[in-house]
Amino acid sequence: MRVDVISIFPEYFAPLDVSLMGKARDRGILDIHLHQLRDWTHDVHRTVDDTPYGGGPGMVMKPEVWGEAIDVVIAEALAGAADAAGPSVPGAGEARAGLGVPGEAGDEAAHEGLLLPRMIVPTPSGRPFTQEVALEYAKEPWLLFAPARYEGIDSRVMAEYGSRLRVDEVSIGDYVLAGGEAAVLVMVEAVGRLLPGVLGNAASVADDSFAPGAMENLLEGPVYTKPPSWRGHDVPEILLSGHHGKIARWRRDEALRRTAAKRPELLARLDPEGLDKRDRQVLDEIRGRADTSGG
Ligand code: JD8
Repeated sequence: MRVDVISIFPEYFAPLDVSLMGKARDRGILDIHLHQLRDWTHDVHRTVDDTPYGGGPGMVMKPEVWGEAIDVVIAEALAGAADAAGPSVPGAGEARAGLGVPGEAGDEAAHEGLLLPRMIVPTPSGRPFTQEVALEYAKEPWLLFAPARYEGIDSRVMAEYGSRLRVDEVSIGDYVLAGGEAAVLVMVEAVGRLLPGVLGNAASVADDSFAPGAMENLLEGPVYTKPPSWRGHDVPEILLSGHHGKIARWRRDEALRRTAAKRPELLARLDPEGLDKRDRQVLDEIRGRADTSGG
């Protein structure tokens, strides 16, 4: 996957060199390109903001700077992908309609067949970013993030690119950040770990809370490692028993109990078809009911 990020703080994304995302980049699974928005200004002060029409507090990011930046980033990426595909390819240098032209052997950064990116603009007024959205983005070959500062980007930028590519205004949660960069870090990590080959263990994605599957809408239960007793706190005996079936059942009980305690609203989202008799018994116990016979 290719990821472009245009920001006045490209240095904010240094954490993407580290750990799982750093490895994904080293392996060529995640190809991140950072761009300084101010490189597309034309004045000596490299101005990216101006006063809001209609008055009000703060400043708004200028549309011309964002427009030039987005146009050039897309054009250069397409030119690069065409170069990587080789000069013999008909239509190289244009936006080819996803023909899947093979790149040079071993060239992981070729991104053959790039058409146009999906553009993601973090904003507190956006569509909620969920695991479902992360899974959707993980299928895309190319994402372009446009994190703003100040009061946000002149709305005509989203209108313009909304008619040229898919633009999502997205929020990572109901709290107020100072800008979109932290939201981009969150989204790149959530999407990046879902890319094929990034996690060694395929089970870890299937077992995620919120991901489709048995753990959908359930919080993870507690985890333990050695020693079996630490400062008077013992690891639950069942986990030391070696009874894999009983351990799986205990873990699911704990997940149900923890979800009820910390995120009771998630219980309403549980698929009744995905609940077995024991699940219903645990939920009944949580609700303080004695009856465990009925549905
Ligand atoms: C982008 C500027 C700050 C936004 C005045 C102070 C996402 N879940 C989220 N919370 N906050 C953001 C977010 C905040 C941003 C920008 C994302 C750009 N700000 C502004 C408008 C009102 N504040 C976010 N995703």
